[in-house]
Amino acid sequence: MDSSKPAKVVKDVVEAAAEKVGEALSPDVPGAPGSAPPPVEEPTTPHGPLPPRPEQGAPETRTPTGAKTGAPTSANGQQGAFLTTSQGARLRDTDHSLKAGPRGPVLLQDHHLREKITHFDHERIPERVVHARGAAAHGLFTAYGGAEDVTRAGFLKKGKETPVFVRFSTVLGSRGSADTVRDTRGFATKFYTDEGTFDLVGNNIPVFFIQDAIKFPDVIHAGKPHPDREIPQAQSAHDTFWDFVSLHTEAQHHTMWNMSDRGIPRSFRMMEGFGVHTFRLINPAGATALAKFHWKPKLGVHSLIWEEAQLLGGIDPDFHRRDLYDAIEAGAYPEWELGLQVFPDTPDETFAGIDLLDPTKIVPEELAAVQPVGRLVLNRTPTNFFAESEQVAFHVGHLPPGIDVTNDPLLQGRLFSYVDTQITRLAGPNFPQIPINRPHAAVNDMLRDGFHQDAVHAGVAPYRPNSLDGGNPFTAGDDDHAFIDVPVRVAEGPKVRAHPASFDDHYSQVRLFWLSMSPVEKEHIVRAYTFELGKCYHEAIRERQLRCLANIDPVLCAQVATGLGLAAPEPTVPLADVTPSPALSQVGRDWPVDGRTIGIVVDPDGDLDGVSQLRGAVLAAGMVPLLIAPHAGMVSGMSVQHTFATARSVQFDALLLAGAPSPAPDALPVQSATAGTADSVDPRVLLLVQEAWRHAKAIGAWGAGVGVLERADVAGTPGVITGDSATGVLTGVQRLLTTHRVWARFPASVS
Ligand code: HDE
Repeated sequence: MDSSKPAKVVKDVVEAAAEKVGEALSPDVPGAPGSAPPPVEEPTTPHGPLPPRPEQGAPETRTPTGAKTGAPTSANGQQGAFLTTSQGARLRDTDHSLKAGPRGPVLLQDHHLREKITHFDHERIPERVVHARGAAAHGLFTAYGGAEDVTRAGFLKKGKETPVFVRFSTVLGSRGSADTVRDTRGFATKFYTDEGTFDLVGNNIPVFFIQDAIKFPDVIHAGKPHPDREIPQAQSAHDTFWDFVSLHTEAQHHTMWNMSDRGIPRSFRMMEGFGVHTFRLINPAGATALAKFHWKPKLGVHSLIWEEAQLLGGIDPDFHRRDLYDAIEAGAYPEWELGLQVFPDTPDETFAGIDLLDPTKIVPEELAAVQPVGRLVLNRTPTNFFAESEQVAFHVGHLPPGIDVTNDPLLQGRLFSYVDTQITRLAGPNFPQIPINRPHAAVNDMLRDGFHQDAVHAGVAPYRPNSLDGGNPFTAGDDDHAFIDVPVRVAEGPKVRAHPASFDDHYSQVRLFWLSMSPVEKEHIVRAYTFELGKCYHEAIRERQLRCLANIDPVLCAQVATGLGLAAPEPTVPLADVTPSPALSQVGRDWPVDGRTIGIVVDPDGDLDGVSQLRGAVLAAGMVPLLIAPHAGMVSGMSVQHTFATARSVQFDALLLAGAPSPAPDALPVQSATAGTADSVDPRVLLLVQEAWRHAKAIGAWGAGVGVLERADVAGTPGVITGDSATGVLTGVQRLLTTHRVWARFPASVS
């Protein structure tokens, strides 16, 4: 169509396409890209951009100074039906450079070619120096009330709703690394409050490797790939990491959490979050309290098995971000409660003998309960990854009135680092004006100019005092929601590079954590240390770390030493006498199963009615049914999500067998010793079952599927359910899923 074609035709085409958005992308099953199913033939009729997908959200349209514009959130995206230059001139051709004749050469005057290539050349920005790999979502925070006694922060007043943007991340890996590596996860929340943005930049682990920010480059340099060969990527299983943590023993507590199942979460949706530091709160009457922030996931805290994590690194390196986006698309909105541990603001800033300024220490929940103050629901995926997840800029100094910092030396250093890093990463000081970073509170600063200035500031007097702009802007008082720097007493003392004596205890809480674990969790910790230290080349480093483990627990130390073929050393400090904290264990409770993925192995010659009923029952239970069939496409009117060639058990929380499919044409005969016999089953189905069993997952079968369990040698073992009907089997499997795994399948050897 040429540019003279009536606008109405273009509009009709857009509207027709818009009607298809969300429709039949792949019914009930999340993940298909695009916002309408594509035709096989290349479209040739011009029409405007398709609307975003229904589950996508975007930053609210605000001016650079925080005012609502009322424009649709898609306003920043593509416009119109025709390809244009960056200046809006319509283009006839974008596939051929402008040449002197069809065989060239290319002419320097081709400004379209130059614009296209030049922009492409500059598409990349520096990745975050830490937390480079992450994924984010939009959501809403609703306050329960109850926090008003301790803080005047308006977003915590009962019933108040605040839009949020949350970014989850790993710490060590590059942007393109795998999601399921063993690492700490970032859990950074931007609350767009009416009183200014509040960034709660936390982790899924409540303690940190270091007590003073000045050590941050050291721990990160040690954890990052070796500077000579740049290996290994995104992992701590290497000499420099263990060299550092075994010498710098305040890192032992965080290291133990990383070696525990917390280091390999099943899902972002199944992680706790922690502000780590102690913050100072101030209430409307001016009274202060100390507090720690906690996020409690509705689905409970759950983890991968180490082997699953490794397989996923190859099979689905995007496992966590896919899980986050798919859950939102499927309507299984991830949910957390925000909780506060509140402590009296005493001059020594301790609670129950624990130094609240030491970020290597927790306060066990049994000593100070976590009081829920609100609920976070993530309900929209980003529309554009770069614009939102990549350009979001957090800063621990983004605080609303009512929340202030403490003298935790780690937090103090962070107050410097976050703005500093954005200036390089986002090319200048105006990163708060990038759409995802725009506050929802009115901005009336006197910061001017600089790279990428988006605001057109009026006025002539960006200084104070002034009379030319009528004295604007004025400073605010308490009644005007001014931020409060709590006037705490600053201790008088010599200028020193030193830490308080209370920071010297590096082992008692590591022991507390270890002793709080269930046997199976302890076993995983032993295996993790043994694996990581086993990957170190230098025995001296292994020996040195064993000395640290000896100061934590003799059983732990002996088990790891055995795996390393070394002698277990004696402790060099007395073992701490600690009371375990049951709240630290992930095992032993029941949790909702929303958004869990159920792999259903389908035999096109098997019980397809049963499969159809089962799909309905899985969806009705808020879970996601994923059909695994010999071939892609449809089986009996149901769409297939995985084939035997693409599926691995690690992609599912539970496996159901709706038949005993014989080897598909693409099965390699060498994979099965019984290939060709009358009762042979596709070898990849047997692998699925055996792997799911090894990872302690619930397995169910009915009808001919039961025979597969027998062939795989798992029939009659714990967590393997058989029955007459598909839905009956599902009920049993669903019950098992509430405890995440079938722990009874592998009685732990460490106690
Ligand atoms: Fe960070 N950290 N950090 N950190 N951090 C960054 O900021 C830093 C620390 C955390 O999704 C950087 O924008 C220092 C503790 C998260 O965008 C950087 C110190 C905790 C994220 C930085 C710490 C965190 C970051 C890199 C020692 C948990 C990702 C890019 C004093 C409470 C946020 C950026 C996102 C990111 C510095 C320690 C959490 C360089 C100097 C403790 C979740 O500014």
